[in-house]
Amino acid sequence: MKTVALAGNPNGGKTTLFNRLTGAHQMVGNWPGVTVESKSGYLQGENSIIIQDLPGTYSLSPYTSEELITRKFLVEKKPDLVVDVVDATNLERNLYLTLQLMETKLPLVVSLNMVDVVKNTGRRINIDKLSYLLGVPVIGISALKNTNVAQLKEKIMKNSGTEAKYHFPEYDKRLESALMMISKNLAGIIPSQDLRWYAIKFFERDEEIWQKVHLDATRKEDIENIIGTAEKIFEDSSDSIIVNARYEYIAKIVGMCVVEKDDFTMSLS
Ligand code: GDP
Ligand code: K
Ligand code: MG
Repeated sequence: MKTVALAGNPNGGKTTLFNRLTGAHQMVGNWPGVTVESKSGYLQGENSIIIQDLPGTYSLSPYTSEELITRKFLVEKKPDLVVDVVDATNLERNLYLTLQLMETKLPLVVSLNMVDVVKNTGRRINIDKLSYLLGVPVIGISALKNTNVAQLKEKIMKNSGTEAKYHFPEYDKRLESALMMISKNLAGIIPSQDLRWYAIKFFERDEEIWQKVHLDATRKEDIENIIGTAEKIFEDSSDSIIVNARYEYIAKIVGMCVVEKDDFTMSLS
C-alpha cells in the first residue's frame, strides 16, 4: 500500500483534485480551512494507492493546527509521494510551501493547478523550465475542468515510492555554512536524509523540534552559537533569514520561467 499526500496552500484546489483522483465527493469551499480533518481515499482504479488530503497551509511552521497536522504527517508518516497543489495564479506565494516540502526530501510532484485561469491573463509560465529549475516533475492541470488530471495520475503512479531526485534548494552561502555546521551537530542523532529539515528547523528556533530532539548541553550551546553568529552577520533574526532566503530563491526561479505580457509591450515601445 502506498500513501500519496496532497499538500498545498488553502484554496489551491486540493479538495477538488482529491475528488477527481479518488472519485469522492468531499465538500469544496471557496474559503480557507475547509479541510480541518484530513480525508483519504483510493486513487480511482488503483487499490494500492491511498490519496490523503492534508489541511491547507502556507508554511510548515508549528504555529497553526493545520501546519502542525500537515508537517507531522509528512515528517513522521513519510508518505510515498507528496503532490504539491500549487495555485498557478499565486505562483510566488505557493512556491514558498514547495520549497519547504523540498526541505523534507520526500518524493515530490507539483501539480500546477488553475492553468485555465492563468490562460486568461497576460502571464505565461514555462512549465518545463519550472520543472527543470526545481528538479521536480510539474504538471499543469485544471482540477475544476479535469484538464491533464489523467497525466497527473500517471505521474503519481510512476513516482510513488521512488527516491526524491531533486537537490535541496541552495540558499545564501553564509546561511548554507551555518546549516552545515548545525547538521554536523545532529549527525548520528538524526537520519542523514532528514538532516536538512532538522538543521533548518533548529536554525529557525522551531520550538517543537528543539523540544522533541534530545541534545546534550554542548551540542545545544554549539547550535545556539552558530545561530547567534548568523544573526549578527545578517543583522536579522534567524527565522527571517530563512524566510528571506526562500523568497530570494523563488524570485530567481520565477524570473527565469514566467513571462508577463507587459514584458513584450515594454520592449516594443
Ligand atoms: P482547497 O482549499 O485547496 O481544498 O481548494 P478547493 O478544492 O476547495 O478549491 C477552492 C476553489 O477553487 C473552489 O471554488 C474550486 O471550485 C476552485 N478550483 C479548484 N481547482 C480549480 C481549477 O483548476 N480552476 C478553477 N478555475 N477553479 C478551481
Ligand atoms: K477551501
Ligand atoms: Mg480543501
